[in-house]
Amino acid sequence: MTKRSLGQSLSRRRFLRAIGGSTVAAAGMGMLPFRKLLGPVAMSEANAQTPGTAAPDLFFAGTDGWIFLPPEPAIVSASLGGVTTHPDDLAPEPFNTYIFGFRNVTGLDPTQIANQKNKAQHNAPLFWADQFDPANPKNFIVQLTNLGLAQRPDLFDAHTIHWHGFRNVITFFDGEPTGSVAVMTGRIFQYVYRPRDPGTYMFHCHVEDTEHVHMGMTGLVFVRPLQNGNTTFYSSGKYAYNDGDGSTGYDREFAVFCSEVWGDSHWADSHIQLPEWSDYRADFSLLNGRVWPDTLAPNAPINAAASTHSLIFQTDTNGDLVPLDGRPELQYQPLSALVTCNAGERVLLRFANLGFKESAMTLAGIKMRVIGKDATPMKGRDGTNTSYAANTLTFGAGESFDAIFTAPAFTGGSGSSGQGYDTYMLYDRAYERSNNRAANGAIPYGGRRTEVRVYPAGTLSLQTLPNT
Ligand SMILES: [Cu+2]
Repeated sequence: MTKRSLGQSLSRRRFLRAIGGSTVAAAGMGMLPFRKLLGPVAMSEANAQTPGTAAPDLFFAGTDGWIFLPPEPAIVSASLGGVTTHPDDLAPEPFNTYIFGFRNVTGLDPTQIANQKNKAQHNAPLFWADQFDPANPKNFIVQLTNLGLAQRPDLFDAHTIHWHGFRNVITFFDGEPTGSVAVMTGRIFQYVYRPRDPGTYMFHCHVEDTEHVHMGMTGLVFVRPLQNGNTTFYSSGKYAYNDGDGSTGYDREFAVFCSEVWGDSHWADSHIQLPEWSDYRADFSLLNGRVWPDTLAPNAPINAAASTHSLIFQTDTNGDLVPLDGRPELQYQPLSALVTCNAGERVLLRFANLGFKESAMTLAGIKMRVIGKDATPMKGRDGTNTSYAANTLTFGAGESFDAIFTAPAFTGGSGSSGQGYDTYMLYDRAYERSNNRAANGAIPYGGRRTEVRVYPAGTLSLQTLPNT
């Protein structure tokens, strides 16, 4: 069919209908099995807000940067001719791994924002939105700019935000660059969302996505249900879904985000080389951007007052992240993976995976109840409760799980050593992803592993922000 006859045979409406379904499917293909159907929007909502006229709820910047992963044992690449790819010899102290990533620059002035070039963090900043309320219609707007890549001035890669699994009415804000727009260096774009389906999602840059996803432009995002604030069903008034019965109510919530680092590809990007992607390995398997035992280290200092839609970390006068006390090498990995709770509390774990390998997250000694999968409550068409209990959740790239556990009674027993809390391991039981592929006993570091610490009832104060 010629271009001319295509244009003649497809009206705009028919064209949108024709591409609508296939574009969503394409965005879900490759590594991403998570998709939602497009649906109609009530016309009364159409003028809720004119895109581009409102202040953004969040302002993110895409750029490159450096993080820290265990330097030993060094990674020597056979396919790159025996070169040592980790630690990276071009890394500025105290870092050793090159990344692409995002930073939250909400509230920073233009000079401070420009200063964040080459200061990306991993994971990308965690953010959340309230479910769209037709009675109080308000769009959720995330603004994106692109600061360029300091280590690779030869590249002019664009960046996007692809909210994975999100039901966009049209593809314009999807972030898949051949079906929507991408943000070139120095440009600004506003993504306009109406989140209609509560649950746990992830987001990533979709430009050259095998590379940009793997280099670190990935993070977790969730949508809070309209039912929140209603204390009839559960006393905290916090829910994962509009359950109508409190079955998804919780006291504390924690993001548990899985990503990976393959040393060769990160070294290749900093050294203007090309990795052989068919040699892919997960040299490091991360939780919230860190590996064991750094997963247990606290969060970097948080600006709680500013954290209305995202966990916003404190910045200095230059706009740079304030490092965690005593751990300057974790400056760009600010998010802790430690889970803390009081005995008897209900804890929501929001699992998501944007590595390329399957993960098998196990909570040893406590049953979890799976109450959501891919931002969909575990409820059948006729209302049947399809939630189930599990110790291990197995999920691949682009998948998410919502699981709630009730913290067992505090015992102070074996293993607690009078430290004031009981410890339960939360780890990836795919062994090579819990030890960073090291030989048995050869490494002081593990990989994808953290702890759940259960304190006596009433010890910890109410949680106000996720992962705190
Ligand atoms: Cu990108």
